[in-house]
Amino acid sequence: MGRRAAGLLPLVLLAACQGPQSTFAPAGLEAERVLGLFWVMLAGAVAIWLFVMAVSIYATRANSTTFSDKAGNRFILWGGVAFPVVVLTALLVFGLRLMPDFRAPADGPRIAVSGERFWWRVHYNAPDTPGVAKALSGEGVPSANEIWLPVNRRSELLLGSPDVIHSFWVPNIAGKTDTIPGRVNRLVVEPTRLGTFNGICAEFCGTAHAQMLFRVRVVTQEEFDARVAAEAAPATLLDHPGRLVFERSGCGACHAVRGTQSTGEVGPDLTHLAARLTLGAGILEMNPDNIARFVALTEHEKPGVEMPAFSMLPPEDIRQIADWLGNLR
Ligand code: HEC
Ligand SMILES: [Cu+2]
Repeated sequence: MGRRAAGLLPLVLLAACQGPQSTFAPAGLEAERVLGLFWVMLAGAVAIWLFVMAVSIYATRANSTTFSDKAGNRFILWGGVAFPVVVLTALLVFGLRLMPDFRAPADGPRIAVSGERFWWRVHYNAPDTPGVAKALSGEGVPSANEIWLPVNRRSELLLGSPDVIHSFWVPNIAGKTDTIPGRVNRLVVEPTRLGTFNGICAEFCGTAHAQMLFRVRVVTQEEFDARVAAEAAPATLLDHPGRLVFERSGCGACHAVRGTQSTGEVGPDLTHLAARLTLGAGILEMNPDNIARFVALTEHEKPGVEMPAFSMLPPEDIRQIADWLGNLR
């Protein structure tokens, strides 16, 4: 690799910072502030490092009689004690002053998000009751693996988990927050830019941890209200042949399709599956072909998944299920 190509490397790396999963392209108040703090700390660290290096180089070259012991000691006291105390105190104050904004009360929707193995259970219009049982009781409008948020509103996310610890992270919007069994963590987010952003599980939680993704769609308030109303409605296409195959195959033991007899709660709510951008917690693009693939080759597509593969079903059955689910918007 030539030197010129090597010179391009930083540009390539920087370009990678602009995407939908980057703390360097903030789309939320908290992410903006944290990025500001990062630049301040980076600039300060670089300046101090350069200064220390310059002093060390100077010290190795200087004649040992240039300074008296007393001057040396004084320099150590100022540079080694007073200077760090001042700098760290200033940083502390700067950092603490960023926090009240993050802690300000929400004025937008309240959404409960539960980290499951290995997907995200979502409830819009979650009740405002403190305590795990209530907050993540499953009340509200169910959805999964995708969270819609109104732009410029402070939405409150209630984060929990039934069994293991996960960490909820949408790098463009806010810092990580753990989902901890037995408690509810509140995260208030204020998206500042329309768009679709990636969320990930940032705490190892089991085999499929790295495939536990989700999408955050920041939209206008009207679009948000329309989406929640649509999510609240029962499923359509009830006389589709795929529905019968779905029910006959036992999918309803784990999945709910509201408006039908399928009321399972083990897996994601599928009432409006096709309205999501991705399938299987962010691992496949949403379309009937991929639904068929996921149902038949579940473990192959997502090693460690908690859904059994249904490869024993005739391909025609799977196709019909996929055609039904793939049209439930
Ligand atoms: C034993 C419980 C169980 C059964 C039975 C089951 N599933 Fe699942 N299913 C799950 C779980 C758990 C997930 C979440 C997997 C993940 O993403 O980690 C899932 C995920 C899915 C998804 C992706 C949902 C999303 O939000 O992306 C589809 C589609 C799906 N299942 C369809 C089916 C169909 C069709 C059947 C019947 C042929 C079926 N499932 C039977 C538990 C089950
Ligand atoms: Cu996880």
